Amino acid sequence: MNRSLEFIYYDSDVNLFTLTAEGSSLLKEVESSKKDILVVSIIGAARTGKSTLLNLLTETNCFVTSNSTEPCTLGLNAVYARDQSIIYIDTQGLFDGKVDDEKLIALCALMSDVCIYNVPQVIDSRNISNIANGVRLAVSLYALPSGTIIIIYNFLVLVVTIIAC
Ligand SMILES: Nc1nc2c(ncn2[C@@H]2O[C@H](COP(=O)(O)OP(=O)(O)O)[C@@H](O)[C@H]2O)c(=O)[nH]1
Ligand SMILES: [Mg+2]
Repeated sequence: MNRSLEFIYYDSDVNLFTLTAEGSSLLKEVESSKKDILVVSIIGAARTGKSTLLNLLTETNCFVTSNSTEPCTLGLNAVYARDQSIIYIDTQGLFDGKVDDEKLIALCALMSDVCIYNVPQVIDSRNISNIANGVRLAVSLYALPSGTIIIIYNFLVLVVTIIAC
């Protein structure tokens, strides 16, 4: 295992997160293995050591680290540590206007068993309010009935509920 896989791609032109073919293969593998797995994601501003921390947790160098202001993670990248039965998810940096923070936080909150909010120093009230909108979006989506399709497009959240006949 040399590199994390591109799990969910973020297209900033249309503000859409899309599951990649690699991501889909990983989900199929997990589903067919019928193993209980844990999903651990990490969010936070760029250059706060998110990828470095995940490399430590996975004991690999799969997540690319960089001090550059150009993001090296676009969207969400993943590593499936089969020996630990954990999928680790690295994410694009928040709070620099290059990604829709609210949707990224909501995505991580919904798909993770554990979501690490990485801050360079001590967490403060500004950090909490930064993530509050994303968490609120996640909660509103989570409360939806099953059979509901959620389409997040630009700033609109379109909810379609399929009524079983
Ligand atoms: N001094 C110091 N540098 C760190 C630490 N963690 C990461 N770095 C460095 O900070 C830069 C950004 O780290 P990276 O993991 O790519 O941050 P990310 O953008 O949040 O994923 C890299 O050059 C890392 O080597 C840390 O705990 N202390
Ligand atoms: Mg990174």
